[in-house]
Amino acid sequence: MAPAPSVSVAPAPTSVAQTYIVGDSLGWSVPTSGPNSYQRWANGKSFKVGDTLVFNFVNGTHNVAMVSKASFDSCNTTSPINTISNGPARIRLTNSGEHYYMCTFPRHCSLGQKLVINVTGTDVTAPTPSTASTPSSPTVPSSDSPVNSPPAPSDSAPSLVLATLPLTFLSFALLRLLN
Ligand SMILES: [Cu+2]
Repeated sequence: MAPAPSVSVAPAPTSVAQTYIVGDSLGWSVPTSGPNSYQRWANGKSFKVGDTLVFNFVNGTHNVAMVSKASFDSCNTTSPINTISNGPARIRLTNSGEHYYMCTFPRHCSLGQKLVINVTGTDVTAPTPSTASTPSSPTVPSSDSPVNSPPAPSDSAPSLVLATLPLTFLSFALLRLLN
């Protein structure tokens, strides 16, 4: 039998989009471990276009403002480029270069709630389909303590329990009746 012709497989895209939980278990807050906490967190990470930053915070306690370098350096909260008030804030990186983020709540920036990252890669020009629910996306490395954002409520489990409970009781009662 002739050997099967070798199929040339097109190489998969090398860049797999990553999701980064900013500050990991610290979340996005006023760091208690010094004003450089978020810079330490960013150290050694290589952010690429297509990656997503997740800022975990409780609404009304913090926000995420994208700012210019000048505003970042001086913690000037007056003219952010964009502000996200609803947490957790998911920010997909679409452009390369320096990205500056801070919280505009009073004194939070000067206490260290600020993050600058350098993003590499090719800028996204056309909108790409959302990868929010892609099952193949790598699981975010979770540290030992859970992130303060509550997990999404399980869609079916509690209702299933509720539905099964009366049935179990019924069969138990039936069993008692037969004995
Ligand atoms: Cu804040």
